[in-house]
Amino acid sequence: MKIPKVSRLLFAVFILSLFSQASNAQFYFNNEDGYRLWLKYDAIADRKLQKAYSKHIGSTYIAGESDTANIIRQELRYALGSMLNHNVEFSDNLKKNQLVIGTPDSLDFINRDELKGLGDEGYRIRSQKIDGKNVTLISANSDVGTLYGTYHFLRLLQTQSSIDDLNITETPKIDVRVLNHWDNLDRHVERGYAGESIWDWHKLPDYKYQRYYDYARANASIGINGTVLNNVNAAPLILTPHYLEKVEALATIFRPYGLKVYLSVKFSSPQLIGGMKTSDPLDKEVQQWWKEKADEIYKRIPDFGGFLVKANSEGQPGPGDFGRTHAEGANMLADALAPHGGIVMWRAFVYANEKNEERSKQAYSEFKPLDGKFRENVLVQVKNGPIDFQPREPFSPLFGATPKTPMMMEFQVTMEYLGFSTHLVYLGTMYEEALKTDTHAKGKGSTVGKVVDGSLFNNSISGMAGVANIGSDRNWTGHIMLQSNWYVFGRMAWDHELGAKTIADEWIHMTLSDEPQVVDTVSDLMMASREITVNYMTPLGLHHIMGVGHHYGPGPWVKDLGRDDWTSVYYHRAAKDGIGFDRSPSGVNAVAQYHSPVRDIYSSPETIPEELLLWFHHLSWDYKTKSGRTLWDELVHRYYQGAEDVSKMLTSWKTLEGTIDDQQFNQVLMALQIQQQEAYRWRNACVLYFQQFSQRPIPEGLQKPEGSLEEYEAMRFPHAPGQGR
Ligand code: GCV
Repeated sequence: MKIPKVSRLLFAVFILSLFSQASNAQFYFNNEDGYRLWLKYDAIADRKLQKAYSKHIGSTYIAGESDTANIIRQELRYALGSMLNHNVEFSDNLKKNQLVIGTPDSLDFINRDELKGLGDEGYRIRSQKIDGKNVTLISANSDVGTLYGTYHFLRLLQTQSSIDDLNITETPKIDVRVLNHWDNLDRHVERGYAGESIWDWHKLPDYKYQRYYDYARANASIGINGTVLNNVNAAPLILTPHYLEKVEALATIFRPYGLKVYLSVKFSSPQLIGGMKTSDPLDKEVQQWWKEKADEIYKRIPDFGGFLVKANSEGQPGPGDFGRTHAEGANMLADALAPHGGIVMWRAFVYANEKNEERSKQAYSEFKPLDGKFRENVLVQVKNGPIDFQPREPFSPLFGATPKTPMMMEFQVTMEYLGFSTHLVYLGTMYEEALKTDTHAKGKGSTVGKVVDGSLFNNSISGMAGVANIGSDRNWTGHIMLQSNWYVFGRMAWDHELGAKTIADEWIHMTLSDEPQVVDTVSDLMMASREITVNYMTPLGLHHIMGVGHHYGPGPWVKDLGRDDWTSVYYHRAAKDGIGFDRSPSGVNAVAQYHSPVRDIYSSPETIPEELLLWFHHLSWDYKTKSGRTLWDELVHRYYQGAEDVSKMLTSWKTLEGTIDDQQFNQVLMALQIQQQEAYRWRNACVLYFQQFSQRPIPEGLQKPEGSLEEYEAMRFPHAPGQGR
């Protein structure tokens, strides 16, 4: 049927009127939804610069026919075409003004000797003359090295850096740079705040989402070389053929990007899926079961990375169930993996009620005596602090305590204790703080970073893990700004000496804008954000005072749970006489686990950095802090400062309207508004709660907190995301 012209016109007017009536609706056409992450490759606005780059990259010559070489071709076609605004010629011979990429195997003019020391992942980027032609050469010992070099080169363009006279040599400081997905097989993500798991196990192995490729690409672009696909609270089913086939499909997608697949395994798998009577690591049949399981996995996935294990922790089974040590458990798995080159990442996040030892001390007590008892292919994976990813913790004393055992860093990228995915908290400053802290294990300069990268004790392997904040949300991380935490984790795992600020600026250029005003405003926000959050959540070394179960929002009143060290009152110890946990020599003496002089500095409230004061000391409300205020006044001031600073963040973000993409602007704006409410809730709830004990007034000049303590205590968050199941 032919619709008359006038009817079509009326219909169009009707549709348009719908749009104009919907005054409160938002329509974004062709806006940035965050999917492209930091790999947007928008056209370079500065025409002069664009021209200068084009001059250097008249054409490209990418040697080799491997899958990785083809990925490089695709990436360059897309990236250069878009940034430089023209189709880039792909040639198969050397020309002047060319970007040349290859390995000694694919290009005979690349001298193998010149790449010595670069290993399998390092690369060189040099402006040089070959056969009288000026070229930019990206060379490496392996295809994956050239891929990393390509992303580095593209980053130079994305950040509008000079590509004249390049002479860059890069090798990763850390060997194993992995994401840990706490993803269950039913797609629920434990402590995940960005939708469901990106792994659609049901549709695998046949249905391969584009997102899997884009995930691998994003990781390769920042040097992440491994991914643990499933939750450390592991389902034994992952080791059955049904699931291994699916794991194999993902491994095949990831391989050309240099991304190895690892699995979390349940220690009792021999019993749960193997029909065995025991999972005792010293039992020969159990050992054989794991050997056969490893063989089965490697048959499917020849470059399989290895196992991650949470054992005898929070109800998970482990060698302790059979009277064996963590080393005996880890070594059994290590022996099964060793013939194939696999590794075991054995977590040190263990604490048990029966031990009757203060929780922050338990991991050290358990693992320090085992130093030297682990196989060479075992790394012990330690959370950055001794409790559990709190907004601020001192470094775990295990860093620097075990010269013969590589200690692998575990950072949390997802924000379990930092406001989920509505609080803007850039974690670069937190990672930097942890990695730069001096353990003094071998005298001054023995930083945590040097323990982790293996250089302090000359370990043969090193690693860093990040608990991923990635989910099925279109923008991957729930909040666009939190993509920066995935980014900074990767960049610091590659080179932990890169500063948080350098990385933040890089990310802003690549993701949001090149405008100096935008870069400066956002960079300032990001750099201040973690300290601001510490102030409105847990200032002065307070910790573990969040809502029970979901861990969202304040809960300093939490008590009477299954075990004391799950409650808040255990950690803050607020009472009439003061506040804080005495972990000094007069208390539980956790400071003794640190090397001198750290131990001595932490032992006294006068010398400890004030940020950690109440972590290690119980002090009277009238204790004089560095500002000259009493402890009570200082505590309240910090809570107020933190909340007020979130309002300032919001004001500052608003100045960006119109300078960045509307959709990105609005998403962050909405999240900041939630963060503001939450910051004031933290402030009010905590100040009112602690005031019951301090019995002191709100310091002069500060308004009384709104609401009553009862109201705050009564707040509930049913179905808050991310809880353990
Ligand atoms: C995966 C904390 C979290 C748990 C997590 C555990 C761990 O306790 O709340 O969800 O479990 O750490 O790191 O194993």
